[in-house]
Amino acid sequence: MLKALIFDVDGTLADTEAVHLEAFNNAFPQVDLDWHWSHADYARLLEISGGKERLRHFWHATHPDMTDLGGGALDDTLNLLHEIKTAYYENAVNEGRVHLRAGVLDLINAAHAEGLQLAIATTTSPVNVAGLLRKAIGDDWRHMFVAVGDGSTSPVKKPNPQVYLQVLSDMAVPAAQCLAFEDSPNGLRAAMTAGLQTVITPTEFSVEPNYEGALRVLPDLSGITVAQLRGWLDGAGPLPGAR
Ligand code: XBP
Ligand code: MG
Repeated sequence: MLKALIFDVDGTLADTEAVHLEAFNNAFPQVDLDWHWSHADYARLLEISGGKERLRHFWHATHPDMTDLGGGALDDTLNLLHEIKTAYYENAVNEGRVHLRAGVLDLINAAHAEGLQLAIATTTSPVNVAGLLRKAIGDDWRHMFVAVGDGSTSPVKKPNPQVYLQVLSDMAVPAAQCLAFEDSPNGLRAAMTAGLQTVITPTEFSVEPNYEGALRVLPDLSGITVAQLRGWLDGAGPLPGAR
């Protein structure tokens, strides 16, 4: 029996990664780094969830001997870089440059009208979630969601299931009665490890993705109804180990 829908943000609610990439590339020169990530570089780097974790991974992979920058410790530089990147991204969202993907708002509204619980489970920063949903749903967007898990509430990033376990616990609904919506293999692994059947909508950044175990892989959510979701979940049954 379907009781709740849990949505990932980046790639799933909205095609955000091109704007995240632009934000990273704009931040680099501001801390005197001559880095530039191409679309192909970034698609590979998305294997590392979380912007700060992605920066740290790149730094270690490409500059293993570099421990500081202009006298600033590595952590300080990464924090500053990520702050600048987040401000740039937030500004782009506020300017209306990021939109919900096809079918997302219709499904959210339909599920809410039918009394399903809604939740967010993302690795991104809370300001990014608020900016996107305020623009798309309105100032009272938070009332639509029973639980919001993000990079601040669940710091261990996907594929670790921490953020999904957090929102399941906040909603007090068993995983077997929920569906997750994801775009990435890391997100799918996180959701499945938390016992969630998962619907995947890939993006242009999904490179040779492995979606084994997904309930459905769809181009997007347009035309998808709550009745269809119920049918898919009832037909598949709970994942092994789901509570
Ligand atoms: C995707 C991510 C995010 C964004 C960058 O998150 O990995 O890190 O790329 O956001 P999800 P931050 O799909 O789980 O929403 O820089 O704020 O981490
Ligand atoms: Mg995602």
